[in-house]
Amino acid sequence: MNQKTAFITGATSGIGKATAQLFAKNNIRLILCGRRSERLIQLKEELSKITDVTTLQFDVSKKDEVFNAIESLPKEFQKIDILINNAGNAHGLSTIQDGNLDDWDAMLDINVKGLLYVSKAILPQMVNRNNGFVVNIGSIAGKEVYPNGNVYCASKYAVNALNKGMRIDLNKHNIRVSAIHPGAVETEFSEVRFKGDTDKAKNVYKGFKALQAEDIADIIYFVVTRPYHVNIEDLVVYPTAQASATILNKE
Ligand code: NDP
Ligand code: 8X3
Repeated sequence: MNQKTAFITGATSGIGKATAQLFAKNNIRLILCGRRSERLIQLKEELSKITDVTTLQFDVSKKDEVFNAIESLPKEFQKIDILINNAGNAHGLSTIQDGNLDDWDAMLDINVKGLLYVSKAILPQMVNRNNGFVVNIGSIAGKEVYPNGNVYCASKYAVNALNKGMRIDLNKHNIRVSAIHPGAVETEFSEVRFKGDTDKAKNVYKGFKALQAEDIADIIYFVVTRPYHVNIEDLVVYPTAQASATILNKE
């Protein structure tokens, strides 16, 4: 079988890590990315037992780091078949008038510009080969604005727009582009949003069964393994207990 190579951003935690683990079990070669090098080393050690793995440590929001890292890939990992644009987080949860400028910069620089830089570094080779797959991890925050979500929502609305823009512009190059928009997934996401306040973070997932990172990984794997003529545009995925960004059936 023609073995595929996947490039996963945000592979050190949550959805990205679960996707890396599932892809490895299914014999997909992996380029794992993130800022926390100890976690990259650990994951490489775990997954190298079952597939070929290399790691790249860089910050997606730093243009030079992105391009230098991707240019530094060993020859055998340079052909990338699947790009999973997953790295991202919410920083803070507050009204627009109380918003923190550093949080705004982080969300726009990482969730939007970071996704663009990584895509810009990888898409040309897919265009040249007339083949490739991009999965963008959006959010229900990119479908619905909720109280205090303002800038995080704006960043995910941008991901939604870029997903559509990519599909249109890459259409004549046979490149498939899909977005997955999860509701509440129990990862380190809320710890980052609440700046390490674990009690506040845990409370987000209390009283209902949240999605797990593995649930989203399953869906990503399903999307990228459809027959060549099938492109899933857009999937919105909630936990059963969630009906919208603000309607949660908590115990
Ligand atoms: P986690 O916090 O568990 O994982 C976030 C990942 O992104 C980490 O691997 C982190 O790696 C990486 N990352 C963050 N900032 C940067 C950066 N500047 N440069 C490089 N990598 C970065 O959260 P999730 O797994 O939940 O989040 C993954 C994606 O899913 C995000 O885009 C998020 O917005 C989206 N999402 C999450 C939902 C949820 O409820 N959890 C719901 C909807 C969407 P490191 O720190 O090592 O750099
Ligand atoms: C993460 C889900 O509802 O916190 O994107 O925005 S939410």
